[in-house]
Amino acid sequence: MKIPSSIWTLLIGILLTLISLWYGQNHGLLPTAASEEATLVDGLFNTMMTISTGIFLIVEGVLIYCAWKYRQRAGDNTDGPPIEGNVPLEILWTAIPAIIVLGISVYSFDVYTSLSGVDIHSAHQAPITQEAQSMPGSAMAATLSDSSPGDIAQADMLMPEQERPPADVVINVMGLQYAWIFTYPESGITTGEMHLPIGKKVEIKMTATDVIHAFWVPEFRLKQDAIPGRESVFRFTPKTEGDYALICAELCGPYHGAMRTQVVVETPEAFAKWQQEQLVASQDELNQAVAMNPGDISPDEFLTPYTQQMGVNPEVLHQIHK
Ligand SMILES: [Cu+2]
Repeated sequence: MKIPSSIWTLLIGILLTLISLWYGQNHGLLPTAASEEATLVDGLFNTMMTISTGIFLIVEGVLIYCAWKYRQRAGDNTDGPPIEGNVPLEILWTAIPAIIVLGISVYSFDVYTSLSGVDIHSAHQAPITQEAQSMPGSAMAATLSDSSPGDIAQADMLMPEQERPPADVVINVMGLQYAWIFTYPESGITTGEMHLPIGKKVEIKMTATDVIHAFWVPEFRLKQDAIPGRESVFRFTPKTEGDYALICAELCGPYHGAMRTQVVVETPEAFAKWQQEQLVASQDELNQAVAMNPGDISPDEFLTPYTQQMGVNPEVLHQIHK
């Protein structure tokens, strides 16, 4: 029994769809998804992967099939029939990619707006600060903004501050050649390594001191520019415990490649403990600084507590000092 070609086409179509759908979910190309928002980006990526797998298999399949089917046979030196153009076919192969591209763009736009409550309409009005006018890099930043100068620096990508619910953790991020500095305004901690509690909404308020840098944590599927004189605000919720690399993703100078640090996602308890340790450490530093600058106490008074430890008679010390 000869199977008609339409049945073959249908069977091959079903097989290609199944393979594409499977591969779109099992390509294993993405790193761990460590934030809740990562799921959105991965959904988009997997959809594109499914479509591209299907297109790849169709194109390569037809190519290999035709090369084999219409190969030159021994002793046959004739040419094939001359075919010029096929309007319905051309309309079809223009329409299909157009629909696919349109669909992906609508989907990606939807993901973009869902990420950290981005408000596309206000993004154009991101103002720059007055002090920023005199900063290095302000010329670059100014071209990005069409608002009048002198406005108060405000959330760049988000809806206005008063309209969004408060985040659980706010972190001020400063990018500079060639490091990241994180300040936790609630506790006053300043550090070079970012610690985040699992499951808490994190709000990043970011700027740069010199040139444009970019905050990139592949596991969070987040990449955002840090621009001198402007505040970029974005939000995410870390969901998977682990150490991740924060990488500068904007060529910012000769040591750009070394501009990376660690992001530690930990349990809220571990996060609280880390905060305590940071506070104690900075308190110790402060105490030392005070001790090094005794101010209005005399050197004798300052040194006396140490004399016992050193086995020196305070009287002797007094003599030496004189
Ligand atoms: Cu950089």
